[in-house]
Amino acid sequence: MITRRQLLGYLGGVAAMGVGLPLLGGTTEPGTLIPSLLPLPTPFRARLPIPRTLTPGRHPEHPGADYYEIVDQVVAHEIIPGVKTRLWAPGGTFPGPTIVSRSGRPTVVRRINRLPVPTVNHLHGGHVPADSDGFPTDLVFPLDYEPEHESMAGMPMVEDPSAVTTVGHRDYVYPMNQRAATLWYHDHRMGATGTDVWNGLAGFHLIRDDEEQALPLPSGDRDIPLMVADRSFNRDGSFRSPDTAMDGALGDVILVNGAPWPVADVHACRYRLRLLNASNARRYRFALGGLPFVQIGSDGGLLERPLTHSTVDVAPAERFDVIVDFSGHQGRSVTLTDELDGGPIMRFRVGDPLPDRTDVPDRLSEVPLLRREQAAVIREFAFQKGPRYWGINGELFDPTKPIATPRLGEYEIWRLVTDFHHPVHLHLAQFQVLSRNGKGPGPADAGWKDTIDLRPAEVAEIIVRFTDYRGRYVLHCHNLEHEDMAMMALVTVV
Ligand SMILES: [Cu+2]
Repeated sequence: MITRRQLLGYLGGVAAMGVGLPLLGGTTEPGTLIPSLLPLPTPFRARLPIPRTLTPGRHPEHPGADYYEIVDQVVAHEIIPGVKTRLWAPGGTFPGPTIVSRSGRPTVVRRINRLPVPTVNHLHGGHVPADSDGFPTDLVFPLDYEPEHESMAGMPMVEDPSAVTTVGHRDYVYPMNQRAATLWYHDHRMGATGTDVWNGLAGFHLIRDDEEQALPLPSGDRDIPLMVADRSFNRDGSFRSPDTAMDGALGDVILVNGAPWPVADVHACRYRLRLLNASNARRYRFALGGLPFVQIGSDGGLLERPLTHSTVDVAPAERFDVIVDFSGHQGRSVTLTDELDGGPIMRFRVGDPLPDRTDVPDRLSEVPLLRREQAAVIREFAFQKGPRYWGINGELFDPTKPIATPRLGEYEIWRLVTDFHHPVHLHLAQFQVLSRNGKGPGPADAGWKDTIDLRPAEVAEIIVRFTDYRGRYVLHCHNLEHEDMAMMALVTVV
């Protein structure tokens, strides 16, 4: 079997393949299962970890900003009882520590690389200048990097004269001129994002603002971020490599905040759960034992009005902010399950009620509906498989050749055509879904989105407007194996 690294090597860079590739048919799985080689742990034994929230500091180079330092490092952690897993851990944990920013107040994150490989950090959902977006070739090399040990995966195979690399660390500067939302950070290294994220380079970055804080929503320890990610393990506890699953790596152990099928003790009252699918390729259809999910937010923050779902489909990189009411369930266990796989995700043990002053107002925020007539440009992007790669409009990722050059401030409609499950993610701008297969948006499409869950042989239209920052960004599939096998394109905002 050819691995992604070999493939990128064979291609030796960028090959323009012909457009008009045939559609794949009949595939319903978003990837290939990589089975673990050790006995799987018993579900609901591990406690749900909550990633620690960092306290901001100050830095003289960045006056007025909240400043953070995160050291990306190798640690060994017991995820499966009895064995240790080597992680590439931001700040020493997986998930990495949570950053909480205030809307309107700049945040600077210094990422210090003490890993054996280069890194690139992307703030997913961030509205940030191009030089802090984590462009896939803007590598941060470790101080003692020896490229001969990692030549295929570590170095970009394509010459990119515009890449801005650093050694040791990089300061990512985020203006935070955006509304409250559940963002996350993760690695974005060209050709190796799947491996880097699978090994641990991911964490939450939340933004809060006055509008959201004025709402009577559950907060404090009743506002729980849940990073759901599947992984597979070798006999010695190390992660199996996702590298060989060219259509997407599926693990057989579901981690929530880094723990396998954990359990959380909750009170019999309302909670806010920030659901993030940080899996490389797996899609989930979350269900909660018959309890409804009251969705209050999407990728880009609050919805205008809450939406009630019995299940929610969450593709890689999507976020769903939901309110769950455990009142009336004291003394019971409520299990979060995946209806697509039929397996559990985690369990909530419901304890005593608390006096609950929270509420979910009928009106949460204002989300102005973008209209088709506002768009000046229509573009079409076909996400399709080639013989040995994944491409967009028949092209492999070329960091020097833009697939689109949208003008700052103009509305555009993008038609996204697919052959397979492709969670399509756009950097810089949040968009709205206009249609799917000629009909209206789907139940998971409400609000501002930065990732859309496209199903096989689907055509979706999104409307988007790039504002504030010119420069190099990317459009790509967030199935990380597809992304690494070149299903990504340069979008240069002009
Ligand atoms: Cu894809």
